[in-house]
Amino acid sequence: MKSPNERRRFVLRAAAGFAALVTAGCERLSRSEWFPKVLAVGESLSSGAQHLISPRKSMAQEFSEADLSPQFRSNGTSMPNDPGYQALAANAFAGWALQVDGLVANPLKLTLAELRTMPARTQITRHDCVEGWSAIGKWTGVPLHEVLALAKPQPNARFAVFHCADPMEEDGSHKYYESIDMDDAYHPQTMLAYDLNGATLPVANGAPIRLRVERQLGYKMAKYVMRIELVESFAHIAGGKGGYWEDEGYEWYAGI
Ligand SMILES: Nc1nc2c(c(=O)[nH]1)N[C@H]1C(S)=C(S)[C@@H](COP(=O)(O)O)O[C@H]1N2
Ligand SMILES: [Mo]
Repeated sequence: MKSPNERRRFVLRAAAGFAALVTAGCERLSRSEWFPKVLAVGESLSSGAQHLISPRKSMAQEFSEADLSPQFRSNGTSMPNDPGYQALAANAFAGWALQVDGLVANPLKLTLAELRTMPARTQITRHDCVEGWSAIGKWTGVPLHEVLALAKPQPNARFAVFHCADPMEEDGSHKYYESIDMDDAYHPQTMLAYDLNGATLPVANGAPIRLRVERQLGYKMAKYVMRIELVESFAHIAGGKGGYWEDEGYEWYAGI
């Protein structure tokens, strides 16, 4: 019998090619003659192709309150199957702290209260999941560049890795993780969100904080972030591909 995760993997793989066509294709098709050739491969944009089309500093589209989806659904994990996480959640994350380490001059531990006193940003954006749904939500959080300014990445830091609380296998192994490069890490819309639609981020959507990296697909938006590790390569982490789904064959750069 297939486990729920195996079934999800199958559905996700089947959906990925089509969703990449829809999400990447419709908006960009007219911009370049050669683009359909890229699409024909059935993959989302590689980071190189994305850079040719939209400059690295470009902003993802932002929307108005009137555009908000009636509700922002939960996908993937909705309650991490981890006793440590559940104990923190039961206490409104009072004992939680975000760890920032790896290739940084100044390793950090930031409580939720500390993150909430840092400069904040609010943005209304559209989330696109490869499983074939989208939702518009209002996110408030601390821009990741503010956290990096405190941690001071070393010159050889090339990626930020987000280690999550939720195990993806029933035996508690294979925790979800994701990664982005430093361009996306310093992008003005990249944030650690603690509020959704003006209220505390629900557990189902990644409490206490989840990543928003607005120019990429939903699976990049790590929920239940416990630790941010600055690295030069992914070789020492899990399957070495930079993310839980990437280790299963997904594109690392999921440009939309
Ligand atoms: N830790 C963690 N992050 C995750 C996931 C997950 O299962 N665990 N699912 C991903 C996927 S595929 C999507 S589409 C979004 C869903 O976010 P939502 O639950 O707020 O809708 O979170 C992403 N981040
Ligand atoms: Mo997704």
